[in-house]
Amino acid sequence: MAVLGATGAVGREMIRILEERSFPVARLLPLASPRSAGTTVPFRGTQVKVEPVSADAFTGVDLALFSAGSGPSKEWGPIAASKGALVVDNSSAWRMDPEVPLCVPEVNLDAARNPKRGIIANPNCSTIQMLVALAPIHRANRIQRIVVSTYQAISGAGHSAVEHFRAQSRAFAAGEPMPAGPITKQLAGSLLMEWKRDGATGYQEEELKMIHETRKIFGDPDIRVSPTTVRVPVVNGHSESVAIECERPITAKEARALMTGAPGVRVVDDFEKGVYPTPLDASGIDDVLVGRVRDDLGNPGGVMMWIVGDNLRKGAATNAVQIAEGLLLR
Ligand code: A2P
Ligand code: 11C
Repeated sequence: MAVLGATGAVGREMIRILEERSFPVARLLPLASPRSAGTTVPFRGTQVKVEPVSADAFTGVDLALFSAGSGPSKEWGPIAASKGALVVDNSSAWRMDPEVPLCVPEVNLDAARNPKRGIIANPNCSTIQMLVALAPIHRANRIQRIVVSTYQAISGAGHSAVEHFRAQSRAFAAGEPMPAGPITKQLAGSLLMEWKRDGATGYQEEELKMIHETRKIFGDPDIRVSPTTVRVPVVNGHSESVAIECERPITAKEARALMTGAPGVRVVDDFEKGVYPTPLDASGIDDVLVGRVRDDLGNPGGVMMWIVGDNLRKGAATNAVQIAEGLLLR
C-alpha cells in the first residue's frame, strides 16, 4: 500500500489513520518528492523510509492513497492505476472527470464501485463535512438550495502554511513585524480569502468546488449552492454557517431528528446552555459536529445550522481510508 505525499499534512494523517483503524496493510510504502529523501514516517511502532515517487514504486501496490497536490496526482494517478493499484486521490485533479467517482462513503459509496479509470476522487474538505451533515436531510426531503459561509483552518493549506501561521501568531502577540512565508498576507489577527480566483465568475476556486462537488456527490445537477469561503486564524478544523431550503418546508426540530444518529454526524446542540461545536472540539475526531440548528427566521420553511469538522481527518484522510475500507474490505 502506497501513500503519495506521505510527508505532508494530509499524508501524515492518512498513515496515522491506517494504523488507528487497523487497516490490513501488509507493507506501507511512503512516497514523496526527492526533497524528502532520507526522511522516515512513524507506522506501527517503527520508522518507515520515505521513497521518491517513480513508476517502478507502484509495482505490486494494491492500493495508493494520494495527497501530494493536483500536479503529482495528474502525473502519477494513471501510472499507478495502469500498474493495478486502486488510487484514492485527495487532490482536485480528477474530481470532475465524468469517469472518476467522487465519493463520501456516508452519501454515495455505491457510485465508487468499479471505477473505470482505477481512480476514485476524495472531495474537498469543506464539501465533505457539509454533505455528511446534510445527507440525512436530503434523503428525507430533497434540499434545493444551500447558502454557506466557511471559516476554514490554515491546516487546509498544508504543513508549511501551518508553520508560517504559528510564526505569524508569535510575531503578532509580540507586536513584531510579520515573518515572510507561504501565506501571502497576514492571517494572525485577521481573515483572508486567498484561494485561486476565477475571473470569469468572480468566485474563488474553493467556492466553485463546493458548488460543483455538491452537485456530483448528491447526483443532483439542479441543487443551488451559494458559497463564500474564508480562511480564519484557526490551526485545524473547518466551520461552516449553512442555510438550507428543501422541497417541502422543514423545521429545525425535524432537521435535528434526521441528523441525530446519522452515520458520521453528531448533534452537539443545546444553545441555551451554551453548547455548540467549535473547531477545537472537532479536531482529532472523525464525526462531523452540528449545532445551532434553528428555524430560518429570514426564510420561513428553511433551516440554519453550524457544521464543524476536522478537515485533515474526515475532510481528507479519514474519508479516503473509509473509501478504501468500503470498497476493499466489505
Ligand atoms: P515533499 O515533502 O517531499 O515536498 P502539504 O500538503 O502538507 O504541503 O504536503 C504535500 C506533500 O506532497 C508532501 O509530502 C510533499 O513531499 C508531496 N509532494 C509535493 N510535490 C510533489 C511531487 N512533485 N512529487 C511527489 N510528492 C510531492
Ligand atoms: C483549504 N479546502 O482548506 C482547502 C484544502 O481541493 O482538496 C483542500 C483543497 C482541495 O484550503
